[in-house]
Amino acid sequence: MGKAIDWNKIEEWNDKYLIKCFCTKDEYQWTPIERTEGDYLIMPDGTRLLDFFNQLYCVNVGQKNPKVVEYVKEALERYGFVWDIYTTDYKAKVAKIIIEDILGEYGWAAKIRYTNTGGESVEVASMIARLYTGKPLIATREHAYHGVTGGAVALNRVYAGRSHLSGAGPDKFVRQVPGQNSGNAFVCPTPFCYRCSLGHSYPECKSCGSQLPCVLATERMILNHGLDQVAAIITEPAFGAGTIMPPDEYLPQIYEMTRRLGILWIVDEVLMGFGRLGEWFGHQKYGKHLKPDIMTVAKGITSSQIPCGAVIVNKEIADFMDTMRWNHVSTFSGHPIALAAAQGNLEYMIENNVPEMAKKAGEYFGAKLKELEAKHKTVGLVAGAGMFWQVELVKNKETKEPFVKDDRYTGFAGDLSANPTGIILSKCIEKGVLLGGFVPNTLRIGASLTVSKADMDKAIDALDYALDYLDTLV
Ligand code: 6DF
Repeated sequence: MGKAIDWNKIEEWNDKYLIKCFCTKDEYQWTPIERTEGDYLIMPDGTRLLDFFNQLYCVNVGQKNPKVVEYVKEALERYGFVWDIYTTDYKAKVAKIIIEDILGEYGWAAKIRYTNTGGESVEVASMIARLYTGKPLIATREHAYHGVTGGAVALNRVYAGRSHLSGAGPDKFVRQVPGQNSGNAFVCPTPFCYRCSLGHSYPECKSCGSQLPCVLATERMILNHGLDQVAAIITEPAFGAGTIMPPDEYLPQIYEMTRRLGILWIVDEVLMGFGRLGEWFGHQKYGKHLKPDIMTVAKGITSSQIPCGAVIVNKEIADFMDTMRWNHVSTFSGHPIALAAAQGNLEYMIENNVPEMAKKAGEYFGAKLKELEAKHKTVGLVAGAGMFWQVELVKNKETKEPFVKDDRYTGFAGDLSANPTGIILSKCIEKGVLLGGFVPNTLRIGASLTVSKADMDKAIDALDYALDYLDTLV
């Protein structure tokens, strides 16, 4: 064990010097983590918390994966730092692994550009789409999450992620960042069938025509903005922070629309990429014929051991970029230690077929969640795949009445004690399990893609215990 840490001093400095996220100074709950292991966070007093958030759905092969640690240690023997103008073996090998070894059979990926975060990947993808098409607008969807930096936040429609600032207690006033960049983006309907924003119900809505109504409305909005203005539509394969599994028909219909209208399809795989839904990339779950023009990744590329992101583009865009002086630099992009972590992570994922592990774990875990849905009156919906699960919590299954009326149209504002996800989290922690939500009425559940059956059973037991309590409140 390393040198002794004075956690009392750490708590004092943490309180005095750090701006907190998603809570006020007074709401902040001191949660020191002394080390991590597999799917566990370990506190200074030895308390082991089983992490069924998987942090921000981003520790794909588990904490401190030995292969990732080995590659990082080796790289630290060789490098401090060189910037993107220089070539390292790690950068070239990771590019070859992603484009040839993982995506080769799908035949669309041609070149990659490294970034440092998912939001930066979305920024770069948006720039490339606008430069390549010469058009300014990018379509996004209600409840989509794409990051909190300038251009990315314009595409972001998860309330809590649009840089909103909200007061504590009954102060529901939500403040946007003055001058926040909302330009060059427009919002299309979301495929959230459980609470359809167009007033339809699935699957009955499929009889409305050849397209789902949300896809038809999206197409009409794109046409109304003008095909001479719209560069692309950006979609997550499933909504990560917004916690929504779309119907199977949705993404293929969006893809068909982009091919027919001649706009680019940016698929944001920052969260769903690298096995989360039981496929290498989330969009592949909806059809192996779906070929993105641009794909963004981060999180799972290194399983978050070291920050790293990337943008992968198709042949046409790669050829275009090859003719351009790409005057875009980001100091740490292609960082040798980060790319070493990525190489170790991806080699481990390939050697162990981690997406298949996620698929199998999801089949087991999803069946257990369905049992809880049948047992508990406050579980309105279970949807998901791999190690990404959405559980809608309701006061009434028949009416789908939510606990928090505004549902996804509010973000960490007002009296949070009424949020059922917060209630579930506090009860699960009694069982040593971290499990909760990012939007008020919906649990976002997932672990590492390598999670053990025993840990899945432990999480299900804790959730069952927490739902028993929630059931008593309605
Ligand atoms: N694109 C997608 N997810 C993302 C994210 C980004 C881009 C956030 C942090 C999240 C995830 C789960 C619950 C709550 O943070 P970043 O700049 O590395 O990536 C932005 C599809 O999910 C980040 C929030």
